[in-house]
Amino acid sequence: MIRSILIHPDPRLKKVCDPVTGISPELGKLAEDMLETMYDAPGIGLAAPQIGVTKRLIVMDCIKTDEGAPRPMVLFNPEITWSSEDLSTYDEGCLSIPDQYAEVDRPSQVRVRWTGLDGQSHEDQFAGIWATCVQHEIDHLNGKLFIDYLGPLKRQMITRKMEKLKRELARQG
Ligand code: K1U
Ligand code: ZN
Repeated sequence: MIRSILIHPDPRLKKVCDPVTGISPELGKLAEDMLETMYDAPGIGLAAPQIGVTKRLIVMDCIKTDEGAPRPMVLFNPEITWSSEDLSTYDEGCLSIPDQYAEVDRPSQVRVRWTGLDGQSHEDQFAGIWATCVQHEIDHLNGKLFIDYLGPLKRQMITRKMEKLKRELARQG
């Protein structure tokens, strides 16, 4: 089932999300809905608070459609255990801040530990767009958006555009 994606500003996007305890069939269904919502958007990642669920769950698939088979990933309680000192810059977007992009510097490689759909603990190293995406998604679980890395003027300009967009969407019903 495709869920609606919250648009910034929304208090649910500013919350620190709660850890997931035990992988239930309901959480499996939530992860499935999030992947369907992400592919439909389309996007390369999605965090549970973006659909109004304040739990520590993210999904990702950074494989381009012309690059081969999809690689959906579901990460419960993801934690960064190591970050590289070298940074890389990516022109980031966000499904909760449609049509706005800005360059953000982040560690170019990270190691992440998480619980999988199998209930087991996993750890892996991410590089390139996967590293950027997993950091962007984990930020969502801590109530942080990519615009929080920008200067106050740029952040305020984007927030005002989103407030206007939300007013227009509400008017259309
Ligand atoms: O979390 C989100 O809002 C999803 C976001 C993830 C992301 C994008 C760029 C850098 C870091 C994290 C998106 O997926 S925005 C859409 C997007 O980037 C995209 C959409 C279709 C094809 C390729 C990229
Ligand atoms: Zn985002």
